[in-house]
Amino acid sequence: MANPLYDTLFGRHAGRAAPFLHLADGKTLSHDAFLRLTARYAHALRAASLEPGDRLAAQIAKSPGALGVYAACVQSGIIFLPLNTGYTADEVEYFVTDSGAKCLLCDPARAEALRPVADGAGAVLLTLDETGAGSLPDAAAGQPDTFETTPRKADDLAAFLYTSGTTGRSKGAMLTQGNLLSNAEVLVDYWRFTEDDVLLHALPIFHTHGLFVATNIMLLAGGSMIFLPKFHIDQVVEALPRATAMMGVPTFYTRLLDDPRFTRDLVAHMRLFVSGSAPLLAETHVAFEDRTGHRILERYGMTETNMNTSNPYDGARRAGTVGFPLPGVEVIVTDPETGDELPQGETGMIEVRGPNVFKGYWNMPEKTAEELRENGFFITGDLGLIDDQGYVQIVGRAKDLIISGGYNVYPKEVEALLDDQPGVLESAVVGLPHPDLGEAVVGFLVPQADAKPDLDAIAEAAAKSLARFKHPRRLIVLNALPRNTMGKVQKNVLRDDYADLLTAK
Ligand code: MCA
Ligand code: AMP
Repeated sequence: MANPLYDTLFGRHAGRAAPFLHLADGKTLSHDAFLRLTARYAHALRAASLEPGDRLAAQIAKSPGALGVYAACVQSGIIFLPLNTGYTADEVEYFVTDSGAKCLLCDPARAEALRPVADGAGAVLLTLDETGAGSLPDAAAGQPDTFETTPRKADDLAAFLYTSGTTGRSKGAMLTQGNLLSNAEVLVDYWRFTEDDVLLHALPIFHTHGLFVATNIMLLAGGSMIFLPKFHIDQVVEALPRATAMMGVPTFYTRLLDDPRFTRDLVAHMRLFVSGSAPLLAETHVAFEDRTGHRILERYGMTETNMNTSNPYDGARRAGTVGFPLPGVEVIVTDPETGDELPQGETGMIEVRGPNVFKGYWNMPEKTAEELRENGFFITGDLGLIDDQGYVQIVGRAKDLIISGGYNVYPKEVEALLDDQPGVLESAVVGLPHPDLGEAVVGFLVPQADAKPDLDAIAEAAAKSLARFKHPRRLIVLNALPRNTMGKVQKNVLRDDYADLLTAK
């Protein structure tokens, strides 16, 4: 095949008048119209001197055009690098510079703030907004609506997704065409998606979940998506009767359960609810079934691997587990110290191997070697076990990571900022239970002798450099951080002592 990912997900829909996207304003975009848009964008990107293998960093609102950019990159061999729309200019600068992006695509409203970033990195700055306006669509207007697809091999890179590191620096996970395609093929089959499906899509499209799981599946199945700009409870409740399936993070499901309009009748026709990106509490699973009669299907994945395991479509979807290894994916549990495989039932490090596992971290051979073994197993940083029926259970994380509403926050990055603030001697950042977000970020500060850190000024400094979801929801001043005899900060003590901080009514 000339370009496996493009041909399989996109190209074969050429000429199909069937709907691809149902938009919030009531309009519909057909598969064919989408592909014609894609082709025009691909021409415009070539005209902007982007060649196969170049990186395009995109910080753009969720819209049909944004998906068009993804498709145009796949069709023209450009590596797509989507960025969280919440990232500050400082954060974007790191990704653009580190990836060596040839183009930075942003919202026109952000162009002024991001121009120095693009100029500094020698990248072309293009714009696109959620209505489909901007310099990219201007350049695409009048371009042909077919584009000669650039040949690619399964092993060629299709996307970079940055994932933060426990040591602070974000790492660019290099995903190949084969990684994305193999996972989409397995999931369509495992979750029984067909062209009759209508997926309610309320996730962001700059992460694996919304882009490579939800969107790639629907493209491969040939179905359509109710494409909402974000998870807005009124829009979701209104759209559910027209959908057959929904994918979400646990916060989507707890928010739905909090709404009296979310009834058994509203979702009687649905065939599937999928949850992932963060642990789904067993109580949410149970409350959801009581309310709707549906058992949420929980699965487990990562940026570096796409999806690894899933509860079954038929058969028991067990609360508190992430199900079985997907076909073609091997999961083992190893001793975190020795790396030796542990007997069934014992808790250790989850490792995965399969066609879904990424190629490595961009320009970070040492990091790659630390996490991706020569035998192909990727060390996930998640702790878990495989029970006597083969279900994988995640019981904790060896990596210092907070998952807030499905977004990952690496404490190190926030601690580095807090430590730099006037009057702060040291800090520790932890995730504490939060009723809406699962976990939320809390910062603990120890002042320098006789200093009184200005908490408002610290919050302002965080707002300048870090995306909103990384901001500590609370800053607590302590005389000292709890430490063990080795001098290591005991974050578990902070988590235990302050467990009720954000949940207390
Ligand atoms: C928004 N805010 C957040 C979050 N989202 N703060 C912490 N954590 C968050 N996740 C900020 C907002 O900027 C706002 O700031 C304030 O919190 C309240 O916003 P709210 O309106 O409640 O939030 P929202 O806009 O409704 O968003 C919540 C959300 C959203 C719907 C849960 O975060 C979301 O769509 N999350 C999904 C993330 C996702 O797709 N993850 C997949 C990663 P202010 O107070 O200043 O107004 S892929 C992955 O993990 C792997 C591969 C996998 O397995 O899938
Ligand atoms: P990311 O780096 O954004 O790809 O996040 C991946 C991490 O999310 C995994 O390593 C897990 O810690 C977590 N995760 C994803 N799905 C689940 C799940 N169903 N249950 C628990 N944790 C999950």
